[in-house]
Amino acid sequence: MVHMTDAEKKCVTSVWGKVDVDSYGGETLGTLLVVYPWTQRFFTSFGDLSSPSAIMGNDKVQAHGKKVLHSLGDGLQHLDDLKGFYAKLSELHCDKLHVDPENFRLLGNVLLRVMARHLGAEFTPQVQAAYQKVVAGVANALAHKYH
Ligand code: HNI
Repeated sequence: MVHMTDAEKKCVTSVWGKVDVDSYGGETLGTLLVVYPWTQRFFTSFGDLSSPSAIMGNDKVQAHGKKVLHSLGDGLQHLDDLKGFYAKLSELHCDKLHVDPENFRLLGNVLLRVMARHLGAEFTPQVQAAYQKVVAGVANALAHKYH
């Protein structure tokens, strides 16, 4: 469980209203695949990942990034029970997909950089601190069912 004050939770919710989930999602997943190329091994069925521009322009990457970021957005409604909320997805990523949980942390940090790039001055250190807790909490929750 993440320990967040009511003020931090409010801050997270209000800033999320400024996030273009569909577009940041693709940008976040695409950036992950470019910056940490070993993460591409999970997405070999997605087609052309042969260059940064191929990755960023890949429709499947965009679509999957959207899906992931919508799921993270849904998690913001469950900050007091992220482990419960992500239990099924944790099992999926562990048992079926075999995604190393370290990658959840990398994705969270890429998301923070994408948010900083778009939100500029609005992404204050205070906002970043609150979101750092969120992405750490989501990564822990997704890693929870690993064995
Ligand atoms: Ni992830 C599928 C959510 C991080 C690799 N992932 C999903 C689905 C959701 C999801 C939702 C769709 C499930 C379904 O179809 O029932 N993934 C999340 C969230 C995070 C995350 C919330 C982190 C915040 N996933 C990652 C990371 C990787 C990853 C970091 C690999 C580097 N995920 C996958 C793969 C699939 C997947 C692979 C299956 C894709 C497909 O459709 O073939």
